[in-house]
Amino acid sequence: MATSEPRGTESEEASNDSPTPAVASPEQYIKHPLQNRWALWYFKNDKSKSWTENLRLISKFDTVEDFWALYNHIQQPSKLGFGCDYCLFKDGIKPMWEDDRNKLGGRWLMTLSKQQRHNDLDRYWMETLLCLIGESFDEASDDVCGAVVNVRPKGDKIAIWTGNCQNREAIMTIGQQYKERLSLPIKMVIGYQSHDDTSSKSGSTTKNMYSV
Ligand code: MGP
Repeated sequence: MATSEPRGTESEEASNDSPTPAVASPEQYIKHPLQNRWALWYFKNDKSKSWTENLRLISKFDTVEDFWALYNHIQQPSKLGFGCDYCLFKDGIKPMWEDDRNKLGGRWLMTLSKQQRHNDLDRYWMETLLCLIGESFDEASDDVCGAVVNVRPKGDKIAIWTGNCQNREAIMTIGQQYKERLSLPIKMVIGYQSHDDTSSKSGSTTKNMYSV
């Protein structure tokens, strides 16, 4: 009968000690894809070489797991020597002003005090990386090209590079949300400068096109 208790053999099968077939759920083996593939670059200041020669690609990744594997494998910015940089850029964009996708762009620049190397540099950089790979700026994330951290004796710098310095709306969205993500005090102002102005500057400061 259809409603009868399971037959003895079936219940014996159910309580059988033989191991459950090893069928893993996709969550256990499929890595979590990122919206973009990213490339991490390292710059080491060797005075005998040109700026471009000092720039080296470390690795590319396009999953959350591969990002953390790389992040956990490399030195934090605060442990790098003076003159070194890390750059994280979307695959296909070189971390230089000359790249077609950077040349009309600019950067939100955060200049840190010497004390902040100890207190803030590494966590600001990690948060910057997470903003990028997590596409945290809504539609404005499409304007993001990458981010750079410069370790310098005079004070470290972290910047988010975007592709077109005329895209005011996207740039302002990125600047405001970035400031919030880093929990920067309202009174701390960060500026956006075009690469054109930065690369042709004569003095030590570049004028801000935007600020938040
Ligand atoms: P930097 O490393 O961005 O800043 O630029 P740093 O060392 O703090 O120097 P400062 O001038 O901002 O005080 C240092 C130098 O590296 C620049 O003056 C350029 O000569 C060279 N450089 C930096 N970038 C980002 C580029 C680039 O994209 N392309 C080329 N060709 N040179 C660059």
